[in-house]
Amino acid sequence: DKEKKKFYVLEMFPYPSGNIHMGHLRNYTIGDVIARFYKANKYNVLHPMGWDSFGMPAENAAIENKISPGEWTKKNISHMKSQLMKIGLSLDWGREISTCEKKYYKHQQQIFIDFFNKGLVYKKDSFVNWDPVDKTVLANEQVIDGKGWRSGVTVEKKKLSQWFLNISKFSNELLNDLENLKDWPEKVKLMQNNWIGLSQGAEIKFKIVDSSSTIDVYTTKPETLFGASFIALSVEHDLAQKFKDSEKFKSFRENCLKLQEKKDFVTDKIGFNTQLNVEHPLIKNCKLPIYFSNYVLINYGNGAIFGCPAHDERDFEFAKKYKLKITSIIKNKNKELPYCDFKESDTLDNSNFLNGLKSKEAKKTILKKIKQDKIGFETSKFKLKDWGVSRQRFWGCPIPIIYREDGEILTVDKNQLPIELPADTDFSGSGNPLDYHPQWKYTKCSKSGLNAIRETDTLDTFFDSSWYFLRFCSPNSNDEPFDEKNTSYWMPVDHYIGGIEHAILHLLYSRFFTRALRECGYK
Ligand code: ANZ
Repeated sequence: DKEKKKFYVLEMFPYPSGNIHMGHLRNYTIGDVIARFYKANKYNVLHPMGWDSFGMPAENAAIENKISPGEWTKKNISHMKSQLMKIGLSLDWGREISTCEKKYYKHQQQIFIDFFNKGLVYKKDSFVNWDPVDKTVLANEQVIDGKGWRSGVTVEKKKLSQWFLNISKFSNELLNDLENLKDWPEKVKLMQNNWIGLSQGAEIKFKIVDSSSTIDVYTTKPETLFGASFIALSVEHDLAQKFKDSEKFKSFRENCLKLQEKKDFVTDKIGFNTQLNVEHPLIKNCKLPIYFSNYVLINYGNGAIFGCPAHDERDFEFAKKYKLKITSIIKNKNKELPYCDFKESDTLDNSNFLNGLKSKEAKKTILKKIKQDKIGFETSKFKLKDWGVSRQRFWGCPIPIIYREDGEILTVDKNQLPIELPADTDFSGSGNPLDYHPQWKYTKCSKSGLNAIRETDTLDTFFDSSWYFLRFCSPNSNDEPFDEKNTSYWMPVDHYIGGIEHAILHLLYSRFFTRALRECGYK
């Protein structure tokens, strides 16, 4: 079958840092061997190479050596290309692409606009991971053990208005489709599985005493409800609005955010007593105090929990510190242990109609009860969050958005693409040079003639590397990012070679892109 006799072997493309090093050589030799093997077996082989050429080092070089990022990058590419050629790798240089060239990023800007029109990219205010060395925002995937993936320094929390890709829209699909990736390494699939992080649980409403409002908590152990002794909220929970003028709360909040940055909230838990209470939804006349605490995170579940100190270590430490009630709900519990995990084999106690049931049964029973009483429902949550793609940097793909003076946020017209970076840029100031360039950001709306300002944030370079494998199939396509005839012939990539450090980052983002592009009508 002639159709089947194709083989697409792809290596993760390099950042043009200056020199080919042994890591590149090792990686690219593998691809070379595979490509030659399939060629020798009469396959039609695609083995391309390109450059992931936007990004910070070029900008830092510009600041240090007074050379433009574009020139610096071009010089590096030409040197590294000559090195790769000397090695004699069987690469198809006729398909070379470079993400910082306008003939690449013009299409990327079109893709951004398509995503925008489909609601797959949106802007919101949020606390972001701020890398104080690189002076930019990082996505969750780019924070490793609390540190920036590139700089290695501890990231801080900062509130900014940012562009986000709606990756969580595809949580279910991204998780379920892992099953279809038969040839992917198990390890990579497991890492993606954990990152997407499906958890099964319930949302339960707690009515605030003397108020019509409720607090909706997320729990994976609804059967422990009779052991609840307090409510804990993230300082970013809506209820914090009530305390926005309290100096005491404000300093507590600062403290929490600082502790969350440092990641040592596991040992050091702090609480702010709101003096408010909720009613226990199943125990008459039982009130539980509401606290804010640093160990409840805003970006998981509802940012609100009920604390069950006898069976959750974090809740236990908190309850001990603030002298809250600790009620065991496990029968024959070893009295020596202050708290213990709740296991499948445990039988419930101190839990009214759940008494005597094993945990699995108890869970079923309480889920039925909360549904009947309309105090909650069974639900699932994903850990995966939307991907923040705004970067406060110069050397990246400009985001094709304008802010009109009347407050409208609009995409740029297609016929104005590409929005290019200015050539005459001063790198001596601090912050984003696009922001303080004297003319670049000032423009007019082509429809209304009103004044407008361009978006000065640029795209995360992981955006660039989320679709390059499609571009390689038709690298010179001028009207479209890639053409259907060629992608349907060459895709999928038959063999992909790269480092395990991209198991979540790059490989999850590209899986999102193929789904988002499909949604926009690309084939
Ligand atoms: C009551 C309970 C009792 C819980 C118990 C655990 C043990 P996983 O399994 O990782 O998904 N939780 C929910 N939202 C949270 C947040 N935003 N920040 C911190 N903790 C949060 O974790 C789910 C459990 O973590 C939930 O179940 C909730 O505490 C807590 F014996 O509810 B549990």
